[in-house]
Amino acid sequence: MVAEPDALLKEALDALASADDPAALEQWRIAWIGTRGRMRTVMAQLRDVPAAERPAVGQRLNALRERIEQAFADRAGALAQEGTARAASSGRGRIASTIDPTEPGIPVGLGRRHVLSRTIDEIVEVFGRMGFSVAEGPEVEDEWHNFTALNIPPDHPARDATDNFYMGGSRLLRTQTSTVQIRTMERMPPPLRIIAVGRVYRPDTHDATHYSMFHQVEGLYVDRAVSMVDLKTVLFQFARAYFGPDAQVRIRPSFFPFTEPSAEVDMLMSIRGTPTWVELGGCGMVDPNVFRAVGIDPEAWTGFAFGLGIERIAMRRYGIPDIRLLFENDLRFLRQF
Ligand code: FA5
Repeated sequence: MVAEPDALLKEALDALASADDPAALEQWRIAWIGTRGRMRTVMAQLRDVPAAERPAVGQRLNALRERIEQAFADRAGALAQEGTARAASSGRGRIASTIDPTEPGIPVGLGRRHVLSRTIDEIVEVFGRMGFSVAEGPEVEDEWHNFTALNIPPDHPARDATDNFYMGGSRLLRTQTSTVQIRTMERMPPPLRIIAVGRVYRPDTHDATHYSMFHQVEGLYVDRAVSMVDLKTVLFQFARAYFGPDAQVRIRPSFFPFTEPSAEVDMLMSIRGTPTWVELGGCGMVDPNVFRAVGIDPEAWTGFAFGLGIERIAMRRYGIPDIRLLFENDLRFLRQF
């Protein structure tokens, strides 16, 4: 049996008349014309009406629903007007809400670029002035680009499972940006003058100068008759342009499978107040085996390469004593830059 429309209408209007603030009006709306309200239940009862009577009953119920919805709209309009009038009489002009435009604003904290991102931009800029363009490569690498093409033989300890983040198969997170040297030489013929900047990953124990994820900037210069003098010149020019005329850089003989001869680049920095030579990166002349792996004739071309740790550069530049500060996201630290 369908509810009696007149009785329903009266009940709805009585309840509506006693809703005298926005919260009560909303409660009424939910109870009567909301998606689970009384009117929805009443309309659903149409299903039980015999087919012959359904059109007539349906018309009456639709009229009832329209009447109730109209009553709601009228009541909502009346309440809004009352609110405006109340606000006006309390001296707040025509603004009916609780907003006080004279109150001081809440300061919005402005973000800034992370000190590492700024360092990367600055490095790209300095090398850009020396004619180096930016090359890119993936962080998930294969053994060919991370080791084999870089003249690192299959039994070399650098490939050890404890020194790398292997990801199954021959995939691993790259341990050095030297992978981008290979990718660039595979793609483009010499002469080449590029830098590659990005994240590298090693399972190193965290301490003041080591982290398991860090950034490197790789440089590669391939041309006719490039020499070690060109390499030293570029590194010293970078140090001076970036750290100022007093920059202290030290180059000492070392070994990397992909360069011959190889050297270590150190710079002087303060660690907990004590001046210390910190290893900034490695460099050397591109090994002929690397040229052969990428199909470049080592008799016709020579080149140099270097790879520097960007965290160490930022630490030197900004006097940051501990690499871990760069990754803790402590705003008291980050706001200083
Ligand atoms: C290399 O990664 C070579 N690919 C560099 C290179 C490129 C040599 C081209 C020759 C030619 P090495 O493992 O020394 O070399 O790392 C380079 C620099 O990365 C280090 O000197 C240091 O500044 C930084 N570095 C290395 N390990 C870490 C670490 N765990 N945390 C922070 N920085 C690191």
